[in-house]
Amino acid sequence: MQEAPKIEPKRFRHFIAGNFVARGPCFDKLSPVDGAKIGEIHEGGAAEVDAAVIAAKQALSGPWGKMSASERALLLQKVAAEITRRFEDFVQAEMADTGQPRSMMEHAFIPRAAENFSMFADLIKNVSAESFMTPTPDGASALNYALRVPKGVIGVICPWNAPLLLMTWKVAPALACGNAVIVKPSEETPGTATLLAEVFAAVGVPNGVYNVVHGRGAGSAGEYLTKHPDVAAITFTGETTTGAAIMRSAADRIRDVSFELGGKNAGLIFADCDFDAAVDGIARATFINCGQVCLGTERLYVERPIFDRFVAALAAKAESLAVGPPGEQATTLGPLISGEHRRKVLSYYDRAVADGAIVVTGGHVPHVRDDLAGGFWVQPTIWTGLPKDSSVLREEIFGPCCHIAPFDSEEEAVERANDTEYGLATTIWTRDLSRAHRLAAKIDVGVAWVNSWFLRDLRTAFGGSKQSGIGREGGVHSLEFYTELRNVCVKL
Ligand code: NAD
Ligand code: 6OD
Repeated sequence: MQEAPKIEPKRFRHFIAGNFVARGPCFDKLSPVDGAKIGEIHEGGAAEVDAAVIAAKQALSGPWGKMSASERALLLQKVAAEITRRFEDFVQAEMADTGQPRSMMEHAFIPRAAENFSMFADLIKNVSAESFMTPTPDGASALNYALRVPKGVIGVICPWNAPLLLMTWKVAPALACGNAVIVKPSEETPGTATLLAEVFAAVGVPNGVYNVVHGRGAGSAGEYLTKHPDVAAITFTGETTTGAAIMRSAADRIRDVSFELGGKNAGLIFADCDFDAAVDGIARATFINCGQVCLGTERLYVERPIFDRFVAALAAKAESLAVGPPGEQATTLGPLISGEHRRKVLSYYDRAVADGAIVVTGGHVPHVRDDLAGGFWVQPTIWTGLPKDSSVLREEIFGPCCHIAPFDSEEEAVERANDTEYGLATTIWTRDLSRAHRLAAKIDVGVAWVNSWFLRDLRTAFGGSKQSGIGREGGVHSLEFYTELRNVCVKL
């Protein structure tokens, strides 16, 4: 039997003003794969956030603040190239922190992170702003033109499920626009934010432009960042309840927030779909990253004539997934991120049974080989038969599981999809494109996929409606958040 390779414990330090700083007590980082300690993380507090804010302000009033957009773009292209050069280091760091299979890192999370820098570097060089010639009461005219100016110091608070991708998705546009950032990575995933600091230093981005303060949320680095008076705006990806707490903190000083929050996304499968493509697409949407994807599908509605066949086919997919360590080629399902998260997911597995679900497959902790026994594994799980008001159908679980219910009409499908407090994403499978367009317009979400899932051009708007977020980021939409538009009016 092959043993999961042991990882040398690392110590994760803050990165402030271009220096790695070992300050604050340490807490342990455990491997999701076997529960072993793989790192110690320095916990930042008010003092570390203060120091990072001072560094960021110095960068803004120093060389960084004086650079043109083209000069910043050149540096960001170098960041993209350096991430690509150190690709394997990033893959290893992300696999160690999350325990997820290598394929996801290799084909999506790491290349897309590099692409975030190159895309926003390209974009910022071509940004224009509005201008208007206005008649004045005395018969002359006035020229109005807009200037886009950076907001200043941006607080970036990140989750653990796709750490580098979701962080760079915010850091790249913030820096392209000329801001300086303080990143607070998730306490579960300190690795790639720390590696990125090495990249920034290596390519010569001025000190203080990119700072990292490690720690937790409430009463720790996260909360101090949201309360600091000199942080101009906060961009956050994470749970809806955390978003609400951050909004309360930000309210005191009327700070701008951009929120990408939770989801309880519905998939709609019509009888005329390409059946095999739909099963493959939904298997990815439900089980990839062990279900820890905000855009994932936890509620499925399948047109009645193909309901039984679809349930059986998805169950077969679930049962074919192979749990294992991220580096092994056979692995197709990783663990959950932590023991705490596993307790949460298993509590929904129990609740589903208590609420009368039929467990089609899964529902338990799987048997794993001895060297993985301390890891945070759960079985991929499918239910049918839950009542509409079950909390399993109402709350985000963030695990490899879904409930499948039949529907009989397009109207019913829309009603069921919209019957949620969340509004992040949907995935619709049908060969009738007129129907697909009709449904995409009626389902209250930020992202609607047709015959696809997780296919996203980085230039498109991304975000959620209802309790899934505030604002849109992506392409030019990010520029709206990371800059202030100042109108200049000149009497001619
Ligand atoms: P979380 O909300 O628990 O934590 C996210 C970050 O916020 C962490 O860095 C944490 O330390 C910090 N934090 C926690 N409390 C805080 C506080 N009071 N003040 C400041 N910071 C605080 O989320 P998570 O468990 O890390 O991530 C999973 C969640 O993220 C899921 O709900 C998922 O849907 C959501 N998510 C959303 C998107 C999206 O684009 N909409 C993308 C990925 C993940
Ligand atoms: O890659 C993206 O565009 C994106 N927004 C990914 C989100 C992943 C959430 O878990």
